Amino acid sequence: FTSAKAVPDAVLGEHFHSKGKIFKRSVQETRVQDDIPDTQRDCTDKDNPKYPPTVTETTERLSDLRDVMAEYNVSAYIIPTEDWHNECYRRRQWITGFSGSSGLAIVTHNQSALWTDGRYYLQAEQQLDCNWILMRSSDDGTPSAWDWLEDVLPYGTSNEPIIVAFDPTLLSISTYNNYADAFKESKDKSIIMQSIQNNLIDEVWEEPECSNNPLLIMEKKWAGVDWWDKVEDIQGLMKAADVEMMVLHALDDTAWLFNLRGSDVHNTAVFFSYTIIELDKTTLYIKNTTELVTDEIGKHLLTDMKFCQNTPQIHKCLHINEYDDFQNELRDATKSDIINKVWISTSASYAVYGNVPENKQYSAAIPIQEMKAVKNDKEVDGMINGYNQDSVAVIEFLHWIEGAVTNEEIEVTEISAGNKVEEFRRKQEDFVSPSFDPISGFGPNGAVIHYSSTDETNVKITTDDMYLLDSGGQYKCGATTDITRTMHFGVPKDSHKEAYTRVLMGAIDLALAIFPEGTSGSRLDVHARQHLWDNGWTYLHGTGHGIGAMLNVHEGPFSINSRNTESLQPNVFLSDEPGYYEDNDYGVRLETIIRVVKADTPNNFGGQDYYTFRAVTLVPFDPKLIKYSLMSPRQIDWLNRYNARIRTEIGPLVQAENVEAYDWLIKMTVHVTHPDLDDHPDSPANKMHQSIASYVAMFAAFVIATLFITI
Ligand SMILES: *[C@@H]1O[C@H](CO)[C@@H](O)[C@H](O)[C@H]1NC(C)=O
Ligand SMILES: *[C@@H]1O[C@H](CO)[C@@H](O)[C@H](O)[C@H]1NC(C)=O
Ligand SMILES: *[C@@H]1O[C@H](CO)[C@@H](O)[C@H](O)[C@H]1NC(C)=O
Ligand SMILES: [Mn+2]
Repeated sequence: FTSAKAVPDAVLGEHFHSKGKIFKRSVQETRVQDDIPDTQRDCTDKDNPKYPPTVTETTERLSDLRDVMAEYNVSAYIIPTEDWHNECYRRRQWITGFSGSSGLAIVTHNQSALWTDGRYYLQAEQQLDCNWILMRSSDDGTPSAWDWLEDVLPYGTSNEPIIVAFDPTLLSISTYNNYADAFKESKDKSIIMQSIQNNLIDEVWEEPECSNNPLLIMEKKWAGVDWWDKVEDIQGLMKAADVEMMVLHALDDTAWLFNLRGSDVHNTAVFFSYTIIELDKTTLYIKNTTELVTDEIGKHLLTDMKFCQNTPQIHKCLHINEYDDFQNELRDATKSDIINKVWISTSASYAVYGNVPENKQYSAAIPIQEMKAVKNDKEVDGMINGYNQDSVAVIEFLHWIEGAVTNEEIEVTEISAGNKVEEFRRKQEDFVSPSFDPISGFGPNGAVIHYSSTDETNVKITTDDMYLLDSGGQYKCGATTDITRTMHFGVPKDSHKEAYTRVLMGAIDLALAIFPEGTSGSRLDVHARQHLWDNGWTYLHGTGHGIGAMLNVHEGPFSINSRNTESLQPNVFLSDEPGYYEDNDYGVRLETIIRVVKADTPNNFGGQDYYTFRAVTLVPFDPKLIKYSLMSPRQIDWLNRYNARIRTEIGPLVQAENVEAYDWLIKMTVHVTHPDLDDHPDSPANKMHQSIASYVAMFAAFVIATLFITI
């Protein structure tokens, strides 16, 4: 998991919209109890709330917004997490103070509520002031936003309905339908949804500038396929579906299609864009075309128009237009009689749908989502190349921090450690930028799943507690990396080791899973949780997410959680990241990226292929935190094979750069034997086998001797 970045719907949906029945929860009940540590808001005394310095006071902002809402006759205003086209605005963060990547704010005339999932409960308690009700959307009984609105809003009439307003560019059509359908069902309350072009937050705050940065070409040796061949494949799918037009709303769909990358979204290699694919041409909408389309980019995009008259090469016919003209051009183009069906993603905005006549809308997943998740051979090479570079950097960092913290020569803090791991990554040839802001949490901060250390929360890292680092990079060979390791630089408590080992056992069991084709992530999730469940523990986040080839750190449609039903395919890359979090104490998360590969099974029932995983992150786990006696021989065997791969595949790369880090790598990857394994000299089982063997030998000798005597 990653902090402070936009996340695609696939991931947001994880725990987000509780379908639970409405739960009459009073404001009081959602507040935290008396024994609140001073790092969280204390709302027990309404008139005298107590806040840690991490809280943003929002009374004035809310009052300004409510004034504007009154001008528009609006009873409630929806402020969702911005989608990527609006990434730099962060309006929801401004109005609530809550900076997590998943969150939905709703302001009514006298209440304000924020929904977020289990990954963010602690962070929300640390950042929200007492104006805000925290809706814990991973918990049973938490109302959905529409159920809550229905409950708290007064009755309207058919002449003067109660208005729930939203910005049409910020709400996806599927989310809009959830609200609209719910309000339709309770007709007697007369609540309606109304889109308002002007964003109401924009009327009360200082709008930030959204930049647009130069484009980067993803070379064919890493992309594997020319963009026009991808267009041709998609046009083939469009013809098969009897569709004349497809709209790309997601920024990573356009970036992948054109083998281009950007940096308009913080730490994500995408650029502001839309694409319209038709059967005889494709139009790319980007900001500031004259500035962005340099000679080199023009050459890459074949801006030479001659293809547009050439029927056999029509898939190479590309127009480049201004981003700001997209909505109008879409509206005009879809009026045409030759356009009967327009393929649009259900995560596209209400505004995009508004520009396509209803009878022409073909609402379905965009096939690019799957095409880019299943990496081709060149993309696999690029991922492996990037992960090797990343593993070298993280190993150098882990060696460095262990020395720095134990020798106490320099002070290491959560923030300085996060900067240091980026410094090591920058030394790698293909590194471009971090892929998200590091989650660098020491002790209790490690229990905040999407923690982002700030000046107020930053602490020194010492030998006294657990340290968790979740970080990643963008590599121009076509890799987005994401890795978490948890460490202890002193003497861990038994509870730390118990948690670490159970998390590791789950991570290993998932990596070891063998499953037939047609199996989805929802059926594998339990592998990672079983050893935590055995102990009455769990974690409130998914187990694994897809990851891009220098694109998004969270990418659909494949993931490993209790809900995902997409059948896994070879060369899908996923994270394997179980965790355990003891609130206000410590957190453990171990995240390794794994690739789906064909398994070598003795049989293939039904003529099916069987699949398994192969790790692409190659960074040691902390032997000091492992209780080998809890682990099975099969898990230890995996760990030994993993450690051997670190030595042979990453060892030489580290040795070439940093001999001391190499020695550390060797120390961390020593072959281990299970306490109960036969080849363990002290193993009781081994001793018993030895004694049985000697009895057998003695008995045989006796029998043979007796035989000889009798004969
Ligand atoms: C709000 O309602 C009042 C009267 O109910 C009306 O005069 C006014 O035009 C409305 N404002 C907007 C922005 O719809
Ligand atoms: C909000 O206002 C409504 C009237 O519109 C009232 O019934 C309700 O009790 C108020 N809620 C709170 C929490 O003040
Ligand atoms: C295009 O970029 C240039 C230079 O960055 C800037 O001065 C200009 O205002 C931009 N034009 C538009 C339409 O954004
Ligand atoms: Mn992750």
